[in-house]
Amino acid sequence: MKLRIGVIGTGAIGQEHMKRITNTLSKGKIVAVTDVNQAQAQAIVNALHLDATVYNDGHQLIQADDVDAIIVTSWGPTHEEFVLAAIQAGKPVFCEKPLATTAEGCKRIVNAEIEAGKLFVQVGYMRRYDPSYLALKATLDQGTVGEPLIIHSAHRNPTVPETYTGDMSIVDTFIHEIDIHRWLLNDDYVSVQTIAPKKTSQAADHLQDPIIVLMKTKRGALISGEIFVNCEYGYDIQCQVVGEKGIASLPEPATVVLRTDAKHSKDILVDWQARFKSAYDAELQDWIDSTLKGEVNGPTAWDGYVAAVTSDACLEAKVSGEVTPIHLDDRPAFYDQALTTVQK
Ligand code: NAI
Ligand code: ISE
Repeated sequence: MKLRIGVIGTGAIGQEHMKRITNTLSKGKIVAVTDVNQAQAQAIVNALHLDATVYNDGHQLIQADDVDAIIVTSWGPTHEEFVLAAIQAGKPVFCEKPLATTAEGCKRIVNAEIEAGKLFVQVGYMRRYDPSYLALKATLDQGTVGEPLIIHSAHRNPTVPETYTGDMSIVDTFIHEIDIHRWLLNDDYVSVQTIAPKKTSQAADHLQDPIIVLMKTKRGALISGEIFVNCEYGYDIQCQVVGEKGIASLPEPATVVLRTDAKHSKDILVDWQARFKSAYDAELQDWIDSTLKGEVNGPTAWDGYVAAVTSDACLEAKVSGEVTPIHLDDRPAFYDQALTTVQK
């Protein structure tokens, strides 16, 4: 049996997901697509030789009888409306980050799910499926380096477009660290401060780059996260956990080690598509498999809510320069039913 999937938003990541479902993964089939750019939606349907209907809007697609489950890959501000509509229609939904652009929006989704009495939502925090992060988490969970005290992390992009705003360094980029660090540590955040070093001459006038974000967790660990989106040299994700008994570092992507021209070298990847390819594949395969079983295995709407509350506090801290508290509601017991990748 194949899961019949409708995709809302056929831009960069929407197309990537459609390609992997069609060409790489199993048990999923794209039967419906929509985009405000209808020509683009039709073009990808043609390019992938899909037998899929192109709908005028996301709500029609959600209601379609032959659509079992929805993927939302449209712009962030549209996510909440489509996720709520999918829950109302009783259809499972995979939503790219952010779940909603405000904490209140995420809370409305959490409440809708609780009211429906069933998990419907998985959020696209794919790093939880990345083999390097999974290996790092297993090491931490085994206690090999003892109680984690500090995380040093870096999220570096070679460059960003002119349209990239200052807030995006948090809500678009650092949001991945917000999710992955609490998952790695089985902990939550209590405060945040941001500090700006000297700005790179490569950044647009409106953009402070790089930035350091300092977050404290409930158990007292400190996270020092560098966001540097004009680093020029490559796409580079770093994470080092300092524990009471040792240091655990995120494995580097496997690339060939060269000895040439009197040099010993290794390539660094240049984009997130290549860096997290296997994570995206594993994430969507798990979504398809668990959806067919009527389950949600991956990051939940609750994780989307926590990320939104935390990123709001990061934005506030960025403006004030002060240590800013992070206030989270208690996690509803309802979310205990999501067992595999969700923080227990
Ligand atoms: P994009 O701009 O390339 O594509 C978005 C598409 O959504 C566009 O084709 C646009 O026309 C369409 N769209 C916008 N409003 C719509 C509506 N109401 N109905 C139907 N279609 C609509 O953007 P991109 O890079 O594909 O990002 C999409 C989402 O995925 C964003 O929320 C982004 O943060 C997230 N994302 C997640 C990544 C990850 O690593 N998990 C990586 C890249 C993006
Ligand atoms: C992009 O939107 C993503 O989500 C990527 O995973 C991230 O690494 C990149 O920095 C963002 O711009």
